[in-house]
Amino acid sequence: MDVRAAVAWGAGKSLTVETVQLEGPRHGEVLVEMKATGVCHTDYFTLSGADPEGLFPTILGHEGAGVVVDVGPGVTSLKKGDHVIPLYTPECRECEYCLNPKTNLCQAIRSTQGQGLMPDGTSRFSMDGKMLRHYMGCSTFANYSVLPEIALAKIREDAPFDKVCYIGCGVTTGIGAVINTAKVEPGSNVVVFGLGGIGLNVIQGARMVGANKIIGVDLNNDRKALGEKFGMTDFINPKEIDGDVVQAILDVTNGGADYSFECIGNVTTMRQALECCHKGWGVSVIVGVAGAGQEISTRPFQLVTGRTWKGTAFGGARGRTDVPQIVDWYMDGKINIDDLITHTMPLEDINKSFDLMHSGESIRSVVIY
Ligand code: NAD
Ligand code: AHE
Ligand code: ZN
Repeated sequence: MDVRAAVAWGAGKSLTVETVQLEGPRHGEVLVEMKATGVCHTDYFTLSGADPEGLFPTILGHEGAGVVVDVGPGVTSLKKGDHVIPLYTPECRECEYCLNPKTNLCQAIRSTQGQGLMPDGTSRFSMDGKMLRHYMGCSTFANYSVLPEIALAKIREDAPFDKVCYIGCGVTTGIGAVINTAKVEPGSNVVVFGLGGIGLNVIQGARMVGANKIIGVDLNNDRKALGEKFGMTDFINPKEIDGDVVQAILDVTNGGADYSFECIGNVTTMRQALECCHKGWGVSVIVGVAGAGQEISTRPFQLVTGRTWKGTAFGGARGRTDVPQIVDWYMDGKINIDDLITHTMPLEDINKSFDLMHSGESIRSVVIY
């Protein structure tokens, strides 16, 4: 069938909206009509050429919500009409990783997904006979996409697509990093580096679990008011303080953070996030994704003296199980998504979402089909 998609032709090039061809679902696959998609910094990261796994031409996007319109043979858990959220971290419930409670990193289809292909090693997308690659197993920048059954969370039908699409990445990553990965306890002092679409959800998660101080660090002063609305108690703009941001955090927390989260993707702030943690027990979680060739460093003494460095993908969430629950939290008014979706646009204007991200004007842009 012909579908409308924003195609990424190469690193650093603007997306162009095209009519492309999409094959129907094969065994274990599902055809989804996308109703909305958020634009995450990771989409820009891959478009920029910084992603070692970035392959072109491709259809980006991994923060969608839509409706099942067809299922391939062997699909048992979904049917036509079901409302779904695509999962870039699938949940097969059978692989060694899914059976290990220590991780959410289902590996059932990871190798083909990383090559921009469906699990059988082929693509469903093409344009004028030339293959287009899938992206993160989702390709939500198309009004229809084919996904593996294990990469779709079934959600309630009264949830608005243009809001809950954000649960497909940003909301779950931020809140999940607090709850699943760090397991922040009530009364903890928390520091969040980067108050964008992910960091503000970390703040929201920290408030939900009853953190004490929630300190936000960002170069953009416009993030202060929104951070406070979501539970931030202190704001530091590193450009506007005398001296080092690490020392400033040690002072505010009386010795260091219990937990810190790096939500930028910058290896310098990753080091600061580790080193602002409390001696003896502080835990720093890397959420941000750094570009090809980047490496983190610190003095090993930082770890010898009791700090822990860890990372998280999709907030440690098991999507088919956890995403429907997060949708319920939104519908029950327990989490705020609406105030983080600052811009909406049709697919034709999708390049504007990257401009808004870079000018610091948007938190999340959502494309509505
Ligand atoms: P964003 O662009 O919305 O937010 C980034 C924020 O960082 C902005 O507020 C910006 O002002 C701030 N910032 C930039 N440089 C800074 C610096 N040197 N010091 C302080 N603040 C600085 O991005 P996002 O969508 O929130 O994504 C954040 C990061 O998380 C990206 O690297 C993205 O790829 C990554 N990410 C990871 C996962 C995961 O599963 N691990 C999921 C989603 C996104
Ligand atoms: N492909 C890149 C890294 C990209 C990356 O780390 N992606 C995160 C999700 S970011 C969502 O916005 C992730 O889930 N990683 C785990 C995984 O298996 O991809 C690279 O460096 O090669
Ligand atoms: Zn994302």
